[in-house]
Amino acid sequence: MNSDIPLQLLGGLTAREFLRDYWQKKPLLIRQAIPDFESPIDADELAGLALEEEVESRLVIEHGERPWELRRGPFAEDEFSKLPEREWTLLVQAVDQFVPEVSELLENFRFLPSWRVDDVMISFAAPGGSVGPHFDNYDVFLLQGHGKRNWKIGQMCDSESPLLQHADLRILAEFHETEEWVLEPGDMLYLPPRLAHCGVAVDNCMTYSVGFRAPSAAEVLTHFTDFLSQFLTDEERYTDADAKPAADPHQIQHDALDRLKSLLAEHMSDERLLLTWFGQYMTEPRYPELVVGPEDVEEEDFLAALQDGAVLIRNPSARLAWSEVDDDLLLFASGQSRYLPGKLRELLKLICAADALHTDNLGEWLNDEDGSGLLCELVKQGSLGFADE
Ligand SMILES: [Mn+2]
Repeated sequence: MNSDIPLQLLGGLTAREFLRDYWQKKPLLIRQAIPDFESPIDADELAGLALEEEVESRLVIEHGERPWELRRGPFAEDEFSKLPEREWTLLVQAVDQFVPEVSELLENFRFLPSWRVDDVMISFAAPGGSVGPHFDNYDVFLLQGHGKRNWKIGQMCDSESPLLQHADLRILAEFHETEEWVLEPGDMLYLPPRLAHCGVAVDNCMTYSVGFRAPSAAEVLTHFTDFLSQFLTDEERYTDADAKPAADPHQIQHDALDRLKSLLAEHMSDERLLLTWFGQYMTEPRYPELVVGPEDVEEEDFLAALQDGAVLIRNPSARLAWSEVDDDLLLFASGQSRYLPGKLRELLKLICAADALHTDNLGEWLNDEDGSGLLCELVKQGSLGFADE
């Protein structure tokens, strides 16, 4: 996409300008980011999702059994009828995986890598409802879907910032307000990581949070080294051939550190493995149990179905990305990776981007053994599946 076209979604900024001046740096309020936005789901439908076993949901009740009572879903229907008139919030995670129209909203954010997107969380709040002043370690776009919400932003925080005593919620003990706005449907607020914020419902309101994922340094190091260690043999060890006689046998000399550093550097600089791990990690599904393919698909039957007009769609819980290294391509699909020949580049791009795959857009790829084999593998793995109709 062209990064130099002013975008309504970014209040007339181009993607390049937004990334340069705001992304990960400072907040941005965008009035009518999506003009006349109408929420594709209403409060009852959102509550309906919160009844489902596979949906992750929470209720925050400001004056419940204790201050800021947190309840976790799935909920029973009568729980909603017993809620107070005011000051509670229902939060439903990853609605994009369950409601296609919500997933379509993400198309607006294609100026950012799709593998950085985590999910679209939707919250419904009764008047006065809020989850308290807090900060997140992730970037977020807060799109007002229905009703009005008052947003205040405050200081930059970190893990030292004082919190209220609470078993489950991270509510800031101090909030130093810097700005305040009332958002109406279609308005959007971008917040960089660690900026204190507090949103309070003015009336019954619904807010969409487009959240992003970024591994912590600790996660990168633990998970990458775990991944790496599968490829290392027990024989490969710290070695000290040609060591000098020890002046004091109890002292760890710095030449030992140098040997360790070169052992680490040799493995840490393996770009193929680093890329493979990263692609797998960033495409890990939020709910892996929802990415399950059919046990057996015969490639012949699979191709016949497509020729017969069947349509392949991405599993809404699957995550796809691709990359290249030397002359090879890498496809990452829901936490797995595979090396593929360079000739499949356009097919990989199509698989990652297209809403649906069928004979019209697949064309000659169905006559390519590697291409059709790949599609069939993705069906077996559960990242792609046949549409119902
Ligand atoms: Mn937040």
